[in-house]
Amino acid sequence: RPIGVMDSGLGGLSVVRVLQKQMPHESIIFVGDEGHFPYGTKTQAQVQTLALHIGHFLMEHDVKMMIIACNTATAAALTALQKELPIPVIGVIQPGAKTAVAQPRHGRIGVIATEGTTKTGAYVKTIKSLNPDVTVVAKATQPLVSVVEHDEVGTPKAQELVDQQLAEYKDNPVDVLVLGCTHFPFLQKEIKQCLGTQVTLVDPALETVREAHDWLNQHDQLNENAQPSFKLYSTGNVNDLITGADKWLAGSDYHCDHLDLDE
Ligand code: DGN
Repeated sequence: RPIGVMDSGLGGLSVVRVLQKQMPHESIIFVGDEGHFPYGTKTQAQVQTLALHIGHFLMEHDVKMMIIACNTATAAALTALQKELPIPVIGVIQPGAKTAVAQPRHGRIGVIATEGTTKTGAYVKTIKSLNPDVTVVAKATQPLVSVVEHDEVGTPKAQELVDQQLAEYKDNPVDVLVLGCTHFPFLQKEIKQCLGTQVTLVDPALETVREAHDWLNQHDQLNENAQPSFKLYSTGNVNDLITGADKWLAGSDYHCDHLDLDE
């Protein structure tokens, strides 16, 4: 049985690439809800409805686990999906927060995310629950999402926008910066260029996939030598998802189809 993964767009591929590396024999069904992109500016209720639709679609495809490869949808819908689906559902916020406080120097933790995620305060709450003594500086950097979604990574425009959006972390440095939107790991080069190497960047995907691996392993559901299949669905423009997959998942073999998601 495959693992189901969802995002509002290409960002989820930053989780898929880690998944493919750490669990190379697992089949994956990925839904990029590009027809409803971006999630970051929608209400919590809207995002929750969309995430539940995708959860049910994935269940129809007999997935054994669902990974919400989207911070905005994790903040809005993790609890609802966990209640609704009869399989384990894993989000990215708890793993991201856990990784941040596990860094040797983490007195000041920055979190960049979408407007939606930032508004919920989910990262601040989760980080503080793990270590009440840290200072968390959260900032919504919604414009960076589109740079990735519109294939502008590596352009001068991308660097300019990163420099502008992260200016306050340049003026008031943090020890750790959580990439609290799954689109952002694709901008790591630009972010390092802006903030220098003193800041530890946290990509929540690593710990998320480790937790998924551990659960499957403990429940005897890990595939260790099967030939994996990889299926991508876009609710928007299939060609955009193909461009993203070819760019970010170089070398992986996949089928990509359009998906009509009822509202
Ligand atoms: N990639 C998503 C996240 O991690 O929050 C959402 C981005 C968006 O606004 N579409």
